[in-house]
Amino acid sequence: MSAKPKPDDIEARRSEYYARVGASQLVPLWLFFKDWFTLEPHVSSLPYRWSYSDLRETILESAAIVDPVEAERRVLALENPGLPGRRLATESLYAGLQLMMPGEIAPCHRHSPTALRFVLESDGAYTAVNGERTWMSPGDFIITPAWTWHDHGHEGEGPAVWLDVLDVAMMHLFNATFTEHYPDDGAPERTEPLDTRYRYGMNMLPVGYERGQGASPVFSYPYERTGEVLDRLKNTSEPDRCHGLKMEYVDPTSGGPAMPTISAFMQFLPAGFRTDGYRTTAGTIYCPVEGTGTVELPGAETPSIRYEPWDIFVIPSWQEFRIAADTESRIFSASDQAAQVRLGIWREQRGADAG
Ligand code: 1HN
Repeated sequence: MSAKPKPDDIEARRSEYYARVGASQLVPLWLFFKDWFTLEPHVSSLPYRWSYSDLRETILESAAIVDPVEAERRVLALENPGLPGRRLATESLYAGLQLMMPGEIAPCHRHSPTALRFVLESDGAYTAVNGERTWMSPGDFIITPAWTWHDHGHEGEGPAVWLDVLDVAMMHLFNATFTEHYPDDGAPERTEPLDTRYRYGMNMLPVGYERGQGASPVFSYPYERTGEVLDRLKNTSEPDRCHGLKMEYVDPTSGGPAMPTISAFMQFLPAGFRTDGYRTTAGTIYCPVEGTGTVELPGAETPSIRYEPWDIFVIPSWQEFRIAADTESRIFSASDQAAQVRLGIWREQRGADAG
C-alpha cells in the first residue's frame, strides 16, 4: 500500500491529472457540481423596466432608418442588462418592440419559434396568420403559432407599435430553429376574417375536430373582450392576494395555455391594492395597459420599479415581488410557465416569506 500523499503532492497530482483529462475532452464533475446544482436557481437576468414614454420617440425614429421589407421586421429588441449580448429579455424569452408605419408591409414568413404580439398602439395595422387577417388595436393579444405563415401590414393612420415575445431561446437551446420565406415574396391567399374565431372560439367545434398538443387555433384575443371580462368580474370576485383578479389566455379547444411554451395573462388590481409576496420560476415580461404603481423587489439590487401604461418590465425567475397599484391597473404578462409546466419543473411560492 502506498503512503498517503502529502498535501503538496496531491495538489500537484490533481493539476497534472486535470490537464491530462482535459486534453481528452473530460472534465471532473467534482469541480463544477456545486456551481451547477445550487439549492435555488442562480439567475443572471435582472429586474428591469423600459419606459415607453421615454423610448417612444426613439422607436419612431427607426422608421427613417430602415423599412420593414429590408429589415424583415423593424424591431428594437429589449435586452436584459443581466444578459449582455444575448438579445433576450429573460433567459428563455426574446422580447422586442416592432414598428409599422401606414402603407408598410412586413413580408410573409414562418419559423419554428412561437410568437405573441401585444399591441401598444395601432389604428389600422393587421397581422395575418395563414392568410387570415386580424386588425390590431391597443391591448389586443395575438399569437402566431410555430410554423404558421404570418405577415403584417398597416392600412390605417399613425405609427403602429407592438410588443413581440418569442420562445427563440428555447428553440436555440434545442437546435430546432427553422425559418422559411413565403415563395416569390407572396403570402397565402386571404381567408375570411374571423374564420378561426367562429370555427373554434364560440363554444362549438367542427365535428371530428381533433385537439392537438400545439397552440390555440383561435389566434386573436381582442382587448375589447378581455377588458369586458375584467369589468364584469372585478366587482363580484375576491381578488387573489398574490395576483388580484388574474385571467389566463387559453386555447378554447383544450382549456390549456394558448401556446405550448409561453403562458399569457391579463390581471386587474384595484386602486390601492398591494399584492402579497410572490415568486415563480417563470421569468415574466409585463406590460401594463392601464394604471400606475410600484413593483417592490425585496433583495434585488434595484429595490423597486415604477410602472405606467405601456411600460415593459421584467421580473426574473425566483425574484420575490409585490405589485402596489396606485390607481386601478390592468397588466398584461407573458412567461415561460407553459413550457415549465409541461416539463414538470414549474414552481411558485406564495406569501410574504417568499424571499
Ligand atoms: C418575427 O418573425 C417577428 O413576425 C417579430 O413579426 C420578431 C424576432 C425574432 C425572430 C423572428 C414577426 C421576431 C421574429
